Amino acid sequence: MGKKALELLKTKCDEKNYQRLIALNNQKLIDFVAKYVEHCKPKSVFVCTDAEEDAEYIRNKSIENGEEKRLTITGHTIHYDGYNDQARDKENTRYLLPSGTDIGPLNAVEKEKGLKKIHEILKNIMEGKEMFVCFFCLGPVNSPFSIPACQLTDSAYVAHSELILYRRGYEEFKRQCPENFFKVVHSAGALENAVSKNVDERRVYIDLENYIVYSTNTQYAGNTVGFKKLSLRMAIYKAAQEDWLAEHMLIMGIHGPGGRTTYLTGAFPSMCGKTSTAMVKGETIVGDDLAYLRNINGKAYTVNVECGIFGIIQDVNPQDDPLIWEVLNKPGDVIFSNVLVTDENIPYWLGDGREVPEKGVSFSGEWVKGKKDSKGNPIPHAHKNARYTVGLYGLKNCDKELDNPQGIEIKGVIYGGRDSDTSCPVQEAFDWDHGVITMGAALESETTAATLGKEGVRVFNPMSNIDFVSIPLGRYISKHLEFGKGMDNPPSIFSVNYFLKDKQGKYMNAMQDKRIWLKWMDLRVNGDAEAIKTPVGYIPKYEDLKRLFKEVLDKDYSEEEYIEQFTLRIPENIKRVERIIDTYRTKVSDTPAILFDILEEQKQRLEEVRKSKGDYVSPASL
Ligand code: SPV
Ligand code: MN
Repeated sequence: MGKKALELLKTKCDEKNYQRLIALNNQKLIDFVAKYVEHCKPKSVFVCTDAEEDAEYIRNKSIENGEEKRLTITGHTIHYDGYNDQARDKENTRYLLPSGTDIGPLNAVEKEKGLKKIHEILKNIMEGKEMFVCFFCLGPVNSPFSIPACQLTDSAYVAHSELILYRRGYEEFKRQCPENFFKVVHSAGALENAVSKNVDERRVYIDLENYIVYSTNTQYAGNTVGFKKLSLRMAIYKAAQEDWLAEHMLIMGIHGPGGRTTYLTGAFPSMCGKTSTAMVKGETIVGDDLAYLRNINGKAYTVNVECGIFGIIQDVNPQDDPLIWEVLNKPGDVIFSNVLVTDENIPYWLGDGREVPEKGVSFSGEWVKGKKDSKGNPIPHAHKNARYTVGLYGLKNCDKELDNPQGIEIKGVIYGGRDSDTSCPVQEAFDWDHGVITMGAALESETTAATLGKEGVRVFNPMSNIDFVSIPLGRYISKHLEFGKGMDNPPSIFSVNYFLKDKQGKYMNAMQDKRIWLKWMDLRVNGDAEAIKTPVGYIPKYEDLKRLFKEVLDKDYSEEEYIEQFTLRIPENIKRVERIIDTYRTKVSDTPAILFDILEEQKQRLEEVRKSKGDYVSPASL
């Protein structure tokens, strides 16, 4: 171990913290920590082990330094991000790449230049602050899926969030002594009223080759909790070299007839119902955001990278999300962010089903009804992207396989986007390739408040991973195709659309209807339901849905509803195919040829049916 590194660490760590680092017996780790202790100049260093008292230390620090405040219910806190720091900053999130590297039209910065810039920003940035050194395991401990990870941060809120969201990894580091691990260096920078002050110097730089993320002058978890989307990008890069998949996917168990549990993963762009799908009543959740998938002996297995939820709180109310509502209303380790808090220390958010309070404190500071921004636009009482952070273990519906180091075998994959006029509520692909291409690679969705920028624009978001794909997109699609080829019986692929609207612009489905689509998937993958073949995939038969609606929701599902929802909308479907072909032809240089073949075939099938049956075809006549 470098003597200089150790001496430096001794000056910043007390004996206890120093010994904790030494006990890891890992030179790479010591060098990494020492480098950034020297560069960022924290006042002191805290090394977090897996002990509960260390977690308690961090939680208390977050209260002491004002990043969080306690709420009425025991264990609950509120954290605010700066007014202009409420979402992932796509523009300033960049890959550091050696000049001449081609990874397609990704947001990159030349490596040397980027490293220089970020190190300028990081220089002495932690002066007067404490640095937290935290260890996590991305995926279950002691698992072939998992990746050890270390985060340095001067934000107790970030460390606290990670303690909720990831499995603790200090002992795992000791056991594995990894040379290669994911590293994150984060500083919230100078604070004013406990929020990052210099957001104009907000940068999130990702060094793919060395698996390091640098994040500065921001607190929003999507920019700072390094093991969410920032590590997803690194995992995609790593997975492509090692032939597995790193995905923006939920994992859930569907509880079918005879006590069986069928596991599925599902990719949905932000704010398209991913968390509420994973949390539906009657089923169990393994994860709501990130999944690693591997082919093990010809079968698809998955693990949740995380063990908690950083979920959108808007519209969480007792009717639509009873299980989340319950956790948000009972004692436990819960962080609310960017919601309104009243004088009584009670949090309120958009769509919570309660009367909006007259005043309180929110992401915009002191808030009163009618408050406007500098342009005269009303400021809502809570942010649209306000969130809650909770552990999965406290949920009644937490699946028992969550920590299985061998992973969980999946039978299906779901792709879902926000689509008002094209796809029916649920359909199944003909086979793996057809699903990967027409449902995954062709996924589109309207933009939402989870990233900065305009909302409500239909955007291309293959596998809901467009923001995170760190290799050329065509290669990423090819990797998906290959993944299925290595299996005798690859998972079935489904698409769902919860956002179909009628001519009056009203949603055709209720929130709870998704429970039916999931039950139907369970029947399909287990060979218990027949389906109708359409040019775009298989759709449910009316009788099956009618029975499921009655059994599961005690609802009478009429044939008119079925016909309206499952009508094949040929002009819209053809337009969509054409849009997707055009996107791949013009924007993606390394698209596998089979993508065009599969989409052209789909278009031909649609045109064929249109000739004999017209533009809008009822499922009854298919
Ligand atoms: C998403 O936006 O997809 C999220 C939250 O899950 S973030 O951590 O911001 O990515
Ligand atoms: Mn997400």
